[in-house]
Amino acid sequence: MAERTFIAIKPDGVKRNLIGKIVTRFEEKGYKIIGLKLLLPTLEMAQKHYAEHEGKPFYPRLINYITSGPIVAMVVEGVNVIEEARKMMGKTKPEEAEVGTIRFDYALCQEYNIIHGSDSVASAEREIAIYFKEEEICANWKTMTEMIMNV
Ligand code: D4T
Repeated sequence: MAERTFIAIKPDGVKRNLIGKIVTRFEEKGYKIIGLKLLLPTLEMAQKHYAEHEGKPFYPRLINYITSGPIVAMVVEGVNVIEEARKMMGKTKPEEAEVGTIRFDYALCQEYNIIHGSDSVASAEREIAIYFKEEEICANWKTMTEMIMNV
């Protein structure tokens, strides 16, 4: 069954001009992008997003970093997309990420690791609601493959 996940190209990804390359990976994999925008996260958005890390030593720097410049926020739809997108991204620490993953290929360190992807259905729903209004999600269209196959 198709799922939705929240993907963000973090400020370092935007600042390094990697938007196109990263969006392309999700398009080429065959996922459907149903939400996409560039935005500067507010402090409130960042605090909500990373609420689970509040109080940890890296939290202040994490909040600073995520509000330091625009992110590209995406809602991506597809079968098993939550888990598969995490595989495409690679582990949080780029040095532990598999060769060919986004973080292995582009990220310099754990703190600046280019991309975020939800880790569960509940996180995806929560994170999508932080960054998108319902009317900003365009779910009612067919990919060329869906059109041709009339599904
Ligand atoms: P995000 O949520 O950004 O996709 O990252 P992950 O899901 O892969 O990893 P996470 O929640 O454990 O960490 C969130 C964010 O905090 C940074 N971080 C994390 C850090 O700077 N130092 C640390 O020790 C940890 C654990 C990196 C990602």
